Amino acid sequence: MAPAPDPPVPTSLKNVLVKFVLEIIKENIGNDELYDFGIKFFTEAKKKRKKARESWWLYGKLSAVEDQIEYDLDDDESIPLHDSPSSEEEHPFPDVQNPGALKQRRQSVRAEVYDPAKAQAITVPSYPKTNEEVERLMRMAPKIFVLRALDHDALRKVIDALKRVDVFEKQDIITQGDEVANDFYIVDRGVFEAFVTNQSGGKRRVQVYNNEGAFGELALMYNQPRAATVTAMTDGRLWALDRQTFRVLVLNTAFQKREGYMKMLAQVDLFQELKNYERQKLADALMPRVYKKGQKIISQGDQADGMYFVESGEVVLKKMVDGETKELGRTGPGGYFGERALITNQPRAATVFASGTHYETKLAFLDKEAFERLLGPCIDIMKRNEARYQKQVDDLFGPAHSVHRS
Ligand code: 1OR
Repeated sequence: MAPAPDPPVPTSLKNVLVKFVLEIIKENIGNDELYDFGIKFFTEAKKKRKKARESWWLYGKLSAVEDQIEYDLDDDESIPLHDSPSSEEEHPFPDVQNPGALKQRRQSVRAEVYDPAKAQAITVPSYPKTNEEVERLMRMAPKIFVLRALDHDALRKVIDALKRVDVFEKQDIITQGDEVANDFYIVDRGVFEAFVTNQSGGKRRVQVYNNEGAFGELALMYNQPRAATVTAMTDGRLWALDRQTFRVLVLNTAFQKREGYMKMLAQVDLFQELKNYERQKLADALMPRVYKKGQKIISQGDQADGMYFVESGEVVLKKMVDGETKELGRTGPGGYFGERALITNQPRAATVFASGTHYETKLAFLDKEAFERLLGPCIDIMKRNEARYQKQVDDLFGPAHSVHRS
């Protein structure tokens, strides 16, 4: 008799269990805390997996557009286009899982090549808005991934170009398979659901937008039919951005941003270890922040929500101990700060101001979640800096002052 086949074991089980055991050891978890810790660990792991899948989805999309605008990568590696989404779910774009079909689509997409001269020539529409509407849209923008690359001025232009659309319960905003795709939508209020119907007619809900988020970017990025049907589940309000403005202002800026940050990251010693595609992911995750001379960037004692890279200008780091403030140092282009609190899980150990001769200091901000997801390979190098930092504080304030004192 043939031996019974091994029962199927999920491929990621080993990885997950090893991580779980390592965390238990690292955090010194005892018997009594084991189950509570397990719940916390797996809840966190589930959230991270969801985030990683979403970002995979976006990187896939960005990479496809990359070809379209003939973005020039200076290395042979680029963000993988058909990296498996580590999901057992069926994907609505068969071509993403089938490189052959993908190639076909990429060729057809190439037909509409991005032309910077044409981009300059377009007139961006402008729809009047109240101050309150502009402020609300400004606050919503950082949560919308495709808008994250925009600096203040570009975002202002995009907001001007948004057209208000009031919608009703049960209204289909987008229909799967539509060849004509005119708009990208930002949700102002209302609940919207995206459904994908497969070839055998099965309809599946794939996304819910509950009074926030945005949809309809895919067809505009890929030049492909709409990939899902999006229906209003309640009355609501959307802001629509026309195709041309989306492509010229939003996509073009996303790629210019990537190109600019790739150049900046190439100057950062810390990232010499990273592969080119890892650096690209990092460039996509960075967000521009501009500070006027003298403006405070982070405050000693605050909780950390991310780290910063200096693109241009200069920052000065100051530390206060027992009422006495001393300068720890200055950092210019290619430098970074704010990583220490993320690595050590401590409050900010110093206050940082924009300084130098420049009127403005340009920084790139990396939030905590992206830091943890993307900078794993660099953490050891950062830890070495931690020792150097401790020595500097000892020299300035005397050895009694630990860096962990905020
Ligand atoms: P669009 O221009 O193709 C339909 O118009 C929109 O639905 C689409 O852009 C996205 O903005 C939105 N698969 C396809 N489209 C989706 C999905 C989706 N989610 C939202 N839309 N999936 C969920 C991905 C997290 C399917 C994954 C298996």
